[in-house]
Amino acid sequence: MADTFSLQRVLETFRSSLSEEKEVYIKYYIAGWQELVAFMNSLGSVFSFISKDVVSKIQILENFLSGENRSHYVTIQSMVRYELENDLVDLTKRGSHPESGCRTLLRLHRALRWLELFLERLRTSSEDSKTSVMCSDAYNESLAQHHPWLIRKAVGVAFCALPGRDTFFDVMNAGDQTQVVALLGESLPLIAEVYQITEDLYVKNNLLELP
Ligand code: 1PX
Repeated sequence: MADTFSLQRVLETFRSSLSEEKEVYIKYYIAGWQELVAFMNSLGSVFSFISKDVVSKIQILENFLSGENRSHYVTIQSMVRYELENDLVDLTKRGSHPESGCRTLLRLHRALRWLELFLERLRTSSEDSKTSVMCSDAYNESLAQHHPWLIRKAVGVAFCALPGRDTFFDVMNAGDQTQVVALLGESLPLIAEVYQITEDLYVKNNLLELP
């Protein structure tokens, strides 16, 4: 991973995460998140409580990827199959498997929906649109429904520290605003596809409310 964020690289990692059979490679999925964490870190320390949480979730998944059962953690599909068949998931309340791959990835999956909604707002925004409003609208429509009051308040404070739209476009490192908008138009269907494939898998296995 390079030091500077680039939207292009995020796009490439999410593109690499889809197999020909439309399975999702966990390795690239978390690489995409690592890029996003680097971006968030560049925005300042107000966001560190958010990036710490993402980093710890990436770490849990990386441990599975390099652990003795790694052959079962190649795709999200194989992970779900393996963990369910072997009773490795706490399904209704937290118990002996508080950090299963399935529940950990679910948290990132919900956040991916936030990302999709936010980037779509950014793509279609006008010059006077506020990033804080776009971010919090996207948040209220997605992740906020899964967060307790205290976290929602802390997130609200962090949103106020977001840089403006122009800076946002700059740090994406993908050329001028027209080019960024074009790249967003290219990235969003990919992110949406990865999201939808995961969502369908979780619905089919009744995993959307894992504690
Ligand atoms: C191209 C520009 C895009 C900007 C990239 C920014 C990436 C943002 C990544 C946010 C990922 C948040 C993951 C949250 C996972 C989560 O829901 N965790 C909670 C539940 O976990 P648990 O293990 O307890 O069940 C946990 O409680 C969360 C704590 C921290 C708060 C997370 C707030 C997420 C707000 C999302 C908006 C981020 C705004 C960044 C601005 C660029």
